[in-house]
Amino acid sequence: SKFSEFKPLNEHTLIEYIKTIPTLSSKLNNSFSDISIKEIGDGNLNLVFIVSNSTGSFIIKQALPYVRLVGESWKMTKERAYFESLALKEKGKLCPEHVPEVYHFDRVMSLIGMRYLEPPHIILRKGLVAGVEYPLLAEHMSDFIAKTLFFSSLIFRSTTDHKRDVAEFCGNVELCRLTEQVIFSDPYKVSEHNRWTSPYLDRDAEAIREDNLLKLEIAELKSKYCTCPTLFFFLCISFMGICSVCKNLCSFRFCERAQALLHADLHTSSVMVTRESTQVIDPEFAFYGPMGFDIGAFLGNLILAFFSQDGHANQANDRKTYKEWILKTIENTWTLFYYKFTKLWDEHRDGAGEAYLPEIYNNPEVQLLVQRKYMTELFHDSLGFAAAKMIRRIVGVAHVEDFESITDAAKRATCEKQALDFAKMLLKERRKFEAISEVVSAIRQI
Ligand code: ADP
Ligand code: SR1
Ligand code: MG
Ligand code: MG
Repeated sequence: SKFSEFKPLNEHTLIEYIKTIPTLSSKLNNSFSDISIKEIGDGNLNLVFIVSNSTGSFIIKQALPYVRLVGESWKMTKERAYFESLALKEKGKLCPEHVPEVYHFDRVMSLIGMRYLEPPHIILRKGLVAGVEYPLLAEHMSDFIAKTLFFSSLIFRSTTDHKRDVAEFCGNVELCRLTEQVIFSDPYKVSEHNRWTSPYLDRDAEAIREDNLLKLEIAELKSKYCTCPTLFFFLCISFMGICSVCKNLCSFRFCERAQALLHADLHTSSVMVTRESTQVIDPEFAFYGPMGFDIGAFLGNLILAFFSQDGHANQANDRKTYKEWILKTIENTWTLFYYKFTKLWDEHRDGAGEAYLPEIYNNPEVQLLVQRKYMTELFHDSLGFAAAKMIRRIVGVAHVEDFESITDAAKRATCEKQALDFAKMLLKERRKFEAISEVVSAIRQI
């Protein structure tokens, strides 16, 4: 057939493609005379088309063999579409209220057909730039994060199920490597991809490359992020338990770090919202990794939104009330997540989960102790990853609309510098924070 090997689609060839796929064409009632197709991809990597006619609609997302933001010179596997479809389906099972349904997946064409999140759904980041409040955001996101992380973790699952899925998602190694580069490496070295608001932040970018303490902290987080690929896992077992990649006792650390199935790119452009609905899209970076990476992505991007608000303030709206709403949302997201995650843990204490066996954690005192220890470490991981994600958006390759839409460069740099100073402090001092309210107080003090 015409589509037996990969080709990037356009508005015309996509119609031909849809005609060959009954699940998709039936969504349009097999009527193509009034079909409308529009490419609307505004993300960093992929093509996204809205397909609709008078009877139905859907989204087609196609991966390209390169990073769209940079161009064809930066090659990137289009197999990411496979992991995105797998993660959408898995997370859709765990939390159907907040994940769009997948209608179709084609591995050869690296293409996903899914529910079109119709207007008034917009990308959350755009809502944050416009100063719109979403009263259910913390409730919904804490729900999504708690359910998807808990039910894919060893606290809930058997070692056999967990290892099988960890191994499957190890295949997404190229996307993991991209994250390692753009979040944990490039901002801390000279890289052709880095950029910042110059000349205002020249000294700040340089200071990051000279900050030994910061380098120590980012190394620790990078090590938590870098789950060894299965291949190395088996290799390291044969090398007496010492991993040839990270030089650590992998049979222990491998489990520890592959905590749960992460979305792994959970910033505010991966969430679409209305006042009533919250939908998580774009999990192409999905893999089994440290839970704090997802929580930190969301919190870090809300903190970026907070620090960008002064750049959007004007005579009609000083954004003060809005900044308070963002702070409340940061606080509520963590508090509700904590409550929901530990509640799930309590409810499933005697289930198949192999991390904390009931025969060992067999009294309320020890149960509380392990839970508190786990949640404290998760809190500090989340703060660390939040900080890392803030830093990369200011001095790394991919920036965010929160700041980019502030056209006055001096004003933009002032906002970015506040965010950067806060992120550097958070990365270094994260273990000193005992509660999310303390983090919010520290944001206020900048
Ligand atoms: P990328 O991986 O390139 O970042 P995204 O999955 O984030 O691609 O999609 C890019 C854009 O396409 C989003 O910002 C959003 O505007 C739109 N989009 C993606 N998925 C949907 C969907 N299911 N419904 C409506 N719009 C969508
Ligand atoms: C080249 S870096 C592109 C970035 O866009 C994606 O959404 C991820 O955040 C990635 O780091
Ligand atoms: Mg995206
Ligand atoms: Mg993406």
